[in-house]
Amino acid sequence: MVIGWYPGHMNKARKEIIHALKKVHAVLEVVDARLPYSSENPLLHELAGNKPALKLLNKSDLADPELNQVWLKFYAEQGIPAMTVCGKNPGNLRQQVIRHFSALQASRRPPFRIMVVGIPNAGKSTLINVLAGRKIAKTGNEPAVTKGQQQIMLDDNIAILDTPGILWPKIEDQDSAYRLAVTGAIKNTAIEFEDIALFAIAFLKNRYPDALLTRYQLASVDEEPVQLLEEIGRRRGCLVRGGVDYTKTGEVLLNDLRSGKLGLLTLETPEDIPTPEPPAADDEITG
Ligand SMILES: Nc1nc2c(ncn2[C@@H]2O[C@H](COP(=O)(O)OP(=O)(O)O)[C@@H](O)[C@H]2O)c(=O)[nH]1
Ligand SMILES: [Mg+2]
Repeated sequence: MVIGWYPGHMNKARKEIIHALKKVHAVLEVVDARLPYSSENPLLHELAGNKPALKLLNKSDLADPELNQVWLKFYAEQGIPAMTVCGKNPGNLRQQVIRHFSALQASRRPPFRIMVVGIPNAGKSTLINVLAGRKIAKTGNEPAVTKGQQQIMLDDNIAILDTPGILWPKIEDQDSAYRLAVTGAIKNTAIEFEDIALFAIAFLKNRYPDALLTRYQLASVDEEPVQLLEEIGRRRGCLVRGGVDYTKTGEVLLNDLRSGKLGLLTLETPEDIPTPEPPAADDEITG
């Protein structure tokens, strides 16, 4: 799979974020509620040090409502402030954010500056616009470098920066990379549709079989993912001379999934978080 993030990009992003973080008092971390673990940046906590952070599980309108609660409970148990939000239908998000940070900023000289951070496509620009109450950040594609950053006052004391901090996605873990690709957070080429769709089918077959059965009117999900993909292609009329067009079928399935046509789904639960490997014996030898 082509990931689109190389060490050079990550280094640049890391330098920019370290620089930007110096100017703020707190971070608003945007992750995707459908994959809160895989859409968080592996190094944010290290980079942000002990600055207060609030985690926003965005796109909760596309996520499994039961698993939204599971994730919130998981973060609460760890003492990580988090809430589920929807950039498209934000309700009183602005007030909630003000209330959260008001409690923290009381002893400081205002303004208390917050920066929105997260991986591409998490919804950073959308949420900045919601918080600012007007369209100041371009959504859909990423702005280039952080230039001439402005701050917008949310109330008398609290400000957000108009430009988000862009973090690189968690791609060193294959499962995370695939889940990110399923949601479209990692850009993929047409060639990869089949590969990513097969991953998605294997997942759906296991966790949301009814979504597949209903949407594509399959008789069962007992077959292997590749056979299910073929069946979906046939049902959807994604054909080429000689059989099913797997690339096209994969694209159809991924578009259905990304736009919510397969229902509300979450791609991972806290139980999917890999346990850190114990350090290898070699690592302990120094000098
Ligand atoms: N369904 C849904 N889509 C959202 C939500 N927030 C953002 N989006 C969409 O996700 C895409 C990426 O949003 P954007 O704000 O540009 O993400 P950024 O790359 O993090 O700045 C856009 O197409 C948004 O319309 C949300 O809460 N729900
Ligand atoms: Mg953006």
